[in-house]
Amino acid sequence: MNALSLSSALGASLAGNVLLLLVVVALIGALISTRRRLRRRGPDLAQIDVNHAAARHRVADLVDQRGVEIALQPIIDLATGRLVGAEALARFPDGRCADTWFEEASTTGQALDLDRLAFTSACRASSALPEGCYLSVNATPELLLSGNLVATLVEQHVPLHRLVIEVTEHVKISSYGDLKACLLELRERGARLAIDDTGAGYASFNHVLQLRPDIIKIDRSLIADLTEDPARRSLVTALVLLALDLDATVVAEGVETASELTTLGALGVDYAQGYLLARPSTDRLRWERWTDPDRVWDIGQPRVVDVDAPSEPAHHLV
Ligand code: G
Ligand code: MN
Repeated sequence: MNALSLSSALGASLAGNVLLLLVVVALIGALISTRRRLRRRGPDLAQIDVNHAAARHRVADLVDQRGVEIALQPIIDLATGRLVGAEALARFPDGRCADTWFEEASTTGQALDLDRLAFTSACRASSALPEGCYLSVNATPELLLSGNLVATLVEQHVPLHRLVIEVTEHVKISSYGDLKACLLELRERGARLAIDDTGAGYASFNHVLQLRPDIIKIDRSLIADLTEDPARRSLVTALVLLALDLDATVVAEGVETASELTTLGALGVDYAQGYLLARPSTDRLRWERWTDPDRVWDIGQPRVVDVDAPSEPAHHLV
């Protein structure tokens, strides 16, 4: 996207409107997010073991012995249809979802242990990606603040220049000073910062304003129904404009339909990730197919296509 021409075309008077839109984004996002969490957490909460001793033992066993599996999910450039990176997601052995494990671990005081296990396991997946692609890993502010991350990453030979750290909003941060300092150390060594789930609550906007990320990841709650809903399109546009000001890249997460993808491209969103393009997978053979340098994803809009690349079907629910 041409930042200069877009900025000048829009003019300074738009800044006020953009600000207003962002406030609306925050309000609607918080509402959607609360409803979504209530819906999502209901059955998950029922799966949390009320026997703390058993739960504590299970998390300790995971951390000390079994470890977690890592699934990758591709992130695709909407201008070229090429792979630009992948998010690494922890997958747990008993089939319960990650949220349930993390909530259970927080009831037994082991949240940080589990955070650290998931983070370090995710970072190891960087070796599965080619040099030009980045690996995106989730990190809670608590983990970032717990110290020693740089040392751990250096020890594990994680290429920091290809690492994107996704910060999300599990708890409200009262003071950003320490978090900024921890992130600065990582960023000075080449790691980039993404704010995850942007638009899903008040805190994500505070994160964006305070931490000035390199990447803004738009929450799925703003992507679903995007094509039919002009208000959601305005909100996405507001985030694209905000990213222009911050010199950040915009990634849409949770893209499930071709029309969402086309709309996102038309709105100036840079990259996309979601079931439409590929579901997260732990299968290394799939990772190899995804990282084939000739592979071009069908993103359903004009793009630069490598004429020698094999054509791909429209949907990639692999
Ligand atoms: O908050 P975060 O972006 O880290 O969440 C990633 C989660 O979203 C993963 O558990 C992943 O399986 C899920 N996910 C990935 N793509 C999609 C999608 O297209 N739709 C939905 N509903 N969930 C998705
Ligand atoms: Mn994420």
